[in-house]
Amino acid sequence: MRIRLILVACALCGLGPTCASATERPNIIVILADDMGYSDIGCYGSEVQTPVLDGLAERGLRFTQFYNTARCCPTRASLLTGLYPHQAGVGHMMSDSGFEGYRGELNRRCMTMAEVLKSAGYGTYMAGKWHVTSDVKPDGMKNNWPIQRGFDRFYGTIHGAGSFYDPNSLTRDNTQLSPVTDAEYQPANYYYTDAISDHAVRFISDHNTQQADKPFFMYVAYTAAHWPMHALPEDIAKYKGFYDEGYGAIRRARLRRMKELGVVPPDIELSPQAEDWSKVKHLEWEIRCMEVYAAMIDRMDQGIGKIVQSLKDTDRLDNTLVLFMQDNGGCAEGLGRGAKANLPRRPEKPEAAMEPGELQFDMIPKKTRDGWPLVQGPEVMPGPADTYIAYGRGWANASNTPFREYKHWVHEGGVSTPLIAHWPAQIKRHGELEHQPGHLIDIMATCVDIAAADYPTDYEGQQIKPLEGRSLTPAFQGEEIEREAIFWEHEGNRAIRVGDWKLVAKGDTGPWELYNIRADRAELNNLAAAEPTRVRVLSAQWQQYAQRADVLPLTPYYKNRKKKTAGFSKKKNFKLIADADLPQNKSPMVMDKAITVTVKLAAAGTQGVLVAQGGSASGYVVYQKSEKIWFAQRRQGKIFTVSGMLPTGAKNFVILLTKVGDVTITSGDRLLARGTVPGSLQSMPIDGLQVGRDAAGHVGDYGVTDDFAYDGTIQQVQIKLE
Ligand SMILES: [Ca+2]
Repeated sequence: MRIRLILVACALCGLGPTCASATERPNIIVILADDMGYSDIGCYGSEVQTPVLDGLAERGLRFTQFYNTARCCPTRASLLTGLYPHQAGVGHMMSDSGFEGYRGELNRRCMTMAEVLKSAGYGTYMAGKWHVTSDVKPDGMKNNWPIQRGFDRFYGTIHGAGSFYDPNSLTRDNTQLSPVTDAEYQPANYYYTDAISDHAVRFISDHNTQQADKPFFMYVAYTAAHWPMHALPEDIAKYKGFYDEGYGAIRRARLRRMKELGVVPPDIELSPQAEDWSKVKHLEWEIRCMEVYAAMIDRMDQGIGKIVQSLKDTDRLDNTLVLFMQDNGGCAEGLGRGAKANLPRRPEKPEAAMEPGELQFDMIPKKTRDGWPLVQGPEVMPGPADTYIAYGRGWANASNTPFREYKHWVHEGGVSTPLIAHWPAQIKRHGELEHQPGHLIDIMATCVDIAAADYPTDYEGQQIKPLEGRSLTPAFQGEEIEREAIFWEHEGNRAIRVGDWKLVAKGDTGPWELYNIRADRAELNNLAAAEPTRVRVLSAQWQQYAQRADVLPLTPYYKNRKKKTAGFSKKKNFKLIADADLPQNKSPMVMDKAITVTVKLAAAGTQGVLVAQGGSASGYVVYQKSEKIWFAQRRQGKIFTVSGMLPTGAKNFVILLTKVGDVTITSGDRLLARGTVPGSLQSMPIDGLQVGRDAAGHVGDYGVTDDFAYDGTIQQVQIKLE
């Protein structure tokens, strides 16, 4: 390890004999902002005041063509794993469509940066938004929570969006909490952006007192400036008057600054304006939306300032790689903006306050902690805790100056992000711009490189997919990164970039558009008709990628929607007696669900079915045979099993199946078996459920033709769905 470490470090500083920090691996801080456009921070052309980020840029390197995936969940999956999002299981959001690329959960065929760096001896910390699991409940499955995916400590939200004053699924390590009764963090006024910054600072300071000899990796995932427009009055006040002239004035001013800074080519054109300022109906409200948006970014920058200060205080700033980027472009979603507000007008008096220790489960809270119902719509000035409003398409268009499209789309407005890389010990290109394209997949590769970590081929018995990204370290030194292509897919929106050329399409049936990005990064001059051969070659290359990287079938989550609305039982918890026999519509709706089966025996037998749901096409069964306990799952006729030896006389078993197919069988404290099946069931079994036998078509292969009735006495079978 040490030899490789020195080689890596020396490669960074040009193999010179005076390589000073060859033996000291850097700390790494990855800062991710949420739903912000390419031109939203000062050093990329914004009027929003971000002196801290601008300072990092001045003493570091800015990438002008860095890319994300166009959406929250896939970006986080890709950033965390160094793979394209579908390969990590998160091609869309947090719903499970049954296909490898669309499970809505990080799978176990990828590693997170925290898992990799922890095994290389790093302390690993995270503050902020997780959003790569659908398991957000306080007492549910946690196998894909930060602590279970390699982080030593975590403070933040498991879910994606929420109130900044009362975030839902707020969690420290593995415990969800109320900001009101959280004994470890009691600021004068709770505001999530500050809470993230304060915990990041706390992690640095604790690391420094507890294990100063180790390097650390920290992932700081802010939710600024994602909707709702929530910001503190003193920050909003700073932007009074900034936005009174409207979208066009801001877009033109930004483009002028961007050209001066060099973050876009001097001859780039401005994409068409999305909304007409002269037609805005609620002018003050529209102005206020952008003032709040700016204030949210401002507050995040102040927080990053606290993190930088704590690096200075612990004498770590020089040898820490700080990376700043954004998860997708400005967001045109119209949440809470309708003239007919979804929520009622502000009442005269509040309702009953929430209980202090009450957990917040709602992305849009029903009321504030002190009892004010939430209000939306153009009558309501955004900012305070009882509002929930997005800043809208006109401003998103300004955020993405000068590019086309928004979050969700893979045109430049959806996928372009700043990347600031600050590392005084190794990056000497202070204030310079790097124009080579890069993508989130490169961050893991960079971390593995500079931490001299091993990225394994297999881990805990699972094969791990090889990294897709390239280390950015050559670019840190002004050298070339070798790369063939960068690919995108989100909601059927597709793109590939090879060199200066980008082929891009909207939706799963939209025609390919071809652009020369060097000449036309605003994607205004479609060359597809003029260059059919290039279109053919690039689209074939994209198709090949889609095939190998779990992108296909395209948009399975749309096609599954109908299937999921069928009228099955909505019960989540079934307590069943020995001879229970349920028809399909009364049986547990196990499709796309994690299940926990708890069996209690009155008298232990030797063989037979404990509980079976389904038949010879689809279903699952728990049974005893040959001194073993078995879990079997049937999928399109194929059987998958996990089994373990049964302790004599055992009367209690718990069988757990996660959505991604991890199975454990325990009896009391004893682990009897662990294994995997492909995942949760993809269809609701047609046959019903029986306790103590498997009627009609068999789920498992028991070697008998009858119902394989259990020869002991069952007291109860409980089935819980998540
Ligand atoms: Ca986002």
